Amino acid sequence: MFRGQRGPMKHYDAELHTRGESLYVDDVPEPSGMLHAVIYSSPIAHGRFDALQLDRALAADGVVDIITADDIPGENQVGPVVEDEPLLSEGELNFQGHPIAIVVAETHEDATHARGLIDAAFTEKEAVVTAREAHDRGDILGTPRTFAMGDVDDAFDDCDVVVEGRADCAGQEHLYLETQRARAVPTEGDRLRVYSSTQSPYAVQESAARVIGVAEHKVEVDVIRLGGAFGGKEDQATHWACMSALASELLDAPVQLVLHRVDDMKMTGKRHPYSADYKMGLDDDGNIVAYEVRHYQNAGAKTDLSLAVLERTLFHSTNAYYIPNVRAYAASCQTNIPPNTAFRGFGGPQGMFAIESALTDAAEELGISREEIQRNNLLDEGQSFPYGQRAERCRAQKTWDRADEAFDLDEMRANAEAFNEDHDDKKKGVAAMPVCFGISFTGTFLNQASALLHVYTDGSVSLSTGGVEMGQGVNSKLINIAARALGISTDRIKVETTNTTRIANMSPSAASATTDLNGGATILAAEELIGRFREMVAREMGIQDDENIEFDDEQVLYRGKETDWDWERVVEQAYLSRISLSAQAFYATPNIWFDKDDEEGRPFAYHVYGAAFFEVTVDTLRGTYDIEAARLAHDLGRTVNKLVDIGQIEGGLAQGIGWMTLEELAYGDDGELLSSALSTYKTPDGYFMPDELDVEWIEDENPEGPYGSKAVGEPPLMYGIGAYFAIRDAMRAFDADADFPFHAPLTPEKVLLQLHQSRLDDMLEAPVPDEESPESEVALAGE
Ligand code: LUZ
Ligand code: MOS
Repeated sequence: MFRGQRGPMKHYDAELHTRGESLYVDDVPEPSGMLHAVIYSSPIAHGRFDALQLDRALAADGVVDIITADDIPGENQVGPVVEDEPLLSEGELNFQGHPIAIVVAETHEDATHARGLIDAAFTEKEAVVTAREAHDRGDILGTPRTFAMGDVDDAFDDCDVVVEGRADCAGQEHLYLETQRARAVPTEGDRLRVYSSTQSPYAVQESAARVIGVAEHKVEVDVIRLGGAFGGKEDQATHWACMSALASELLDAPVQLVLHRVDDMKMTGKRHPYSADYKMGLDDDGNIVAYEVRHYQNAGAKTDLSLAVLERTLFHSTNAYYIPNVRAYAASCQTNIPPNTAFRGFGGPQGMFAIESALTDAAEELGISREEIQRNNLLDEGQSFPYGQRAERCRAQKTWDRADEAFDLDEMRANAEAFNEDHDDKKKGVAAMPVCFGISFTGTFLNQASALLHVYTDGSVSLSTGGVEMGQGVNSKLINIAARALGISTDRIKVETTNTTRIANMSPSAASATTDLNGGATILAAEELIGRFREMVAREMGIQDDENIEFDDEQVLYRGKETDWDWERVVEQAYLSRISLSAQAFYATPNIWFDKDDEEGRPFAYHVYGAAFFEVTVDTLRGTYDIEAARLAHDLGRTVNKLVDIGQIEGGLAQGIGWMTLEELAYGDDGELLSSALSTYKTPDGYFMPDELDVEWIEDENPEGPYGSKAVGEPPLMYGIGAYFAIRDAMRAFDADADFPFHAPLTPEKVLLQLHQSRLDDMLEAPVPDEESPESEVALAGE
């Protein structure tokens, strides 16, 4: 049965956003007496502080208190997985920006001014900032993991071609528009309400209760919406919420903490930089026979979510390819930069960058195109991933072939070649990027959600779930799902704030799974209500076969025909008959498991597939480039809101391209983040994005998702990797032999230096002209 939807598919926040009426944490009117907090943090990357001098700051205008680790009534611990993360440092400092004290004042300006008056004695130790250096020293978090399949060592012996090399990809700043922030308000007794910009309200509740030393039920966390998150608030919103809660509890006053952009960039973790060593073996026909990779993850100073991110790198180390012999090793390396954390893709993109680098190397060695190797080795139905799961309803080849039919990769290649014949100052490049991304939290227990539905007697509906709206449109999709499940108009449905009192123990909104999990729970809650209504209507109508009653388009149908019952009458009658108009339901993704001892299982409910083709032009004199086209075929399932899904695809693509091309995080040798503002950190804008962005859909039913839909949040980010290889392809057209390292991001500066490296080297090696010699003056003057 198809239940129609009345009302348009749209992003239901669009009108509020456009009018500037959407509420974020600090838009809610201030409670009286609200105080403001600012964080004093470590100026050194590694060492200790002693003799903290607070007197001058405490005496400054407007200052109410300065809170340090000694003041914490509960436990000084916020590590989400491993307990290695004090909320405030007790002396040891592991990164620049490591929080030491909370300055609380009447205004944000007063607090910021007072922070500048704090001093301490610092003892510095050597800082380690790269993963490989940390790995060599044995500074490893958790235990390195290895996924293996087949027999790589034997397989390499039989290969016709074996390539070995190194691939490095950098981190990425989340750059959510709304910086980290929270507001805590005491209610009564030792109870608190915390408004937090978090993807994980329950993590905030849990940690705040622990830090303050109260039971979890004393802390209520409420989230209206986030101005972006991208993983940066999956776990790392907790700290700031705990700090405002702590200050609020100690001072018995509302306290708000809003990070300044520079503080946010310096104090919070980012996407993990990775360095990888790869070895790939192929036969003469371009079949990948064996792949070995060692991933070194730069975890930063604390464990945070790094071990889960590391695991996802392994899950995606072979991307959308079937390779019979694989050994993938990954180690999480502890360094002195802020703890790196979840970021859209969650380690997957780094795993894919390494294999895409390896197969590019192999293509050059074999003298065939990258896309030939890619297409040759795409996963097929039933083939196994290196972690035991088999590809089911595999669409790796289908999405590629759909993209090829629509956009003709050979023709793109031929056009580029023709152009390159005629041009030296500009070169065109082409690259394809297939993507296969697993959907489900890899921590199986996290794949659970609940929903609470209330129907009021006027027929309007209130829906609460654990889904956090962060701009991604989950509320819109939940409205579409609830409308369909109840057979009513979307206009009747309101999605409530995400609140720990209405929904307990919720998982973070993450892993692309928010709609699947919370939508799954919403359907179950709606079915519970509909079941009650169906029984009631059957009784009222005096019929036995209530299975023939349906709710569709605001009407009650019996044997497919309209009755004189509509939604409002049903609701009214249910109320009068004392039938509950509320339902709560719980959803847990079925049929997923993973055994970490064997490194095998079925961790994902399903995979999302797709393929993107890129066309770029590189200015070989300047190193600048233009990404002209991204043409892709994406595996969407039966979407419940296509506009929202398109938004996710375009946004993910932009973020992926940015990571691979422009966005460059610069750290000093002392661990200082040098790119700590938007003047020094460049992200893509509308002009930078491809002029031509074409999307083809594969809309096959997905039995594992709500109403046949598929998760969409993270997979499109990885298409962006194709932009890197398209630029590199253009560079190859300019210079077939130069050594171009696999080192992302491929900024225009790097393109320029790499294209002209040999000339630069020649110039640097040339004898220095004799200053006295008139000839050299002439030469210089003639430049
Ligand atoms: N978060 C998490 C994630 O805790 N586990 C995951 O598997 C995951 N995957 C993607 C993004 N966030
Ligand atoms: Mo995420 S990286 O799905 O918070």
